[in-house]
Amino acid sequence: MSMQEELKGLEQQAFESIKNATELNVLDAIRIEYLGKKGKLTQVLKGMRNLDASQRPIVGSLANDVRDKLTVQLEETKEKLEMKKMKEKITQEKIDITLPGKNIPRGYAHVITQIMEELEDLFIGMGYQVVEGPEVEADSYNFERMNLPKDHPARDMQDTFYITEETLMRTHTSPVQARTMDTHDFSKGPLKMISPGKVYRRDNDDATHSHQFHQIEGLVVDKNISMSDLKGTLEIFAKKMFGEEREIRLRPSYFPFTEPSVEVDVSCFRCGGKGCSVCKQTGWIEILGAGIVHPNVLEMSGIDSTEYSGFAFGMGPDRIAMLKYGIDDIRHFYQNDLRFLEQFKVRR
Ligand code: 2U9
Repeated sequence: MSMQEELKGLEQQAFESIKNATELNVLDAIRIEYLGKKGKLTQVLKGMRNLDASQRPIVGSLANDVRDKLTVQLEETKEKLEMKKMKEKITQEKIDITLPGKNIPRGYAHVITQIMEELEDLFIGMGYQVVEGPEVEADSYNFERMNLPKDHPARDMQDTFYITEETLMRTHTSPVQARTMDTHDFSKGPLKMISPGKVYRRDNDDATHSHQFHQIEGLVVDKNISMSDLKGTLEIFAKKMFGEEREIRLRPSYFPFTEPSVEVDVSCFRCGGKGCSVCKQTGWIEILGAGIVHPNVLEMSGIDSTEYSGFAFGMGPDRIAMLKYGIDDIRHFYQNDLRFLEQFKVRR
């Protein structure tokens, strides 16, 4: 039998098999049987080396022809079979679109995060920028720049987690404000900022102390900032946060970074000031510390304290959440007990 006849026979045979194939895997087996590396067509082509040189191009071109035709046939049949399979699948599958969907549980923000965001929104509404900064801080920014000299008791090893002599876990978010003051361009307007975040102290944890808690500090620096700006701002804050009927009261206090310094009470949101268990019968709840920024603190950021002044305040979102929800132990916030946390689940 000549090679041409052999090729024609092979083509005939392959066409027949392809026609009869009803499954995709059978079709693939046919492809390998004829066109694969060790397939029938390759075997026939190996015989070409015994042909006359004049015959080779003729047989070669015929072999290419057969391969092309088989390839086309295989492709078309494959598409047909795939389509058939898909149609079968579609007729078999019955989807009941009235069945209830799968319930994918959605996360929710931690109660402290919720309080922090509420406080942030409130100050953003008054034109403040929100600035975050590092929790691992330089000793100089955490203490020196806050007017806390080397021998100040707040720097005691008892109170601070030191990483090296010069590096520590920040004990307040004030260093973020110092960093922002360093670079603020006063020709573009006053500095109005809050810095929310985690802070760390070497405390023994109990119902009201945690070695890690939260702070939001605020800072305004401009020309002619006075105690009345501070009082007005914190009054608006207290009313927005705790109710329009709230009043505030300032009591003298001491912080190294402010002078004068005050403690700020809000009239009790539970009893309205008459006296109850929340305010310990005083009618007032201590919410914030605040004061006029110490001139040394401004000068250390290169701000002329004869021209500029500022006010600052600090509050603890943990304490605010405890007051708001009547939570009696700060440790609940940090134990990841869902029975506690799920009580503060809100859709966002
Ligand atoms: C700069 C200058 C001054 C921030 C202030 C307080 C008063 C304060 C406490 C409240 C409860 C900390 O979270 S708490 O434990 N904070 O009483 N913080 S004035 O004063 C600053 C901050 C930055 C540059």
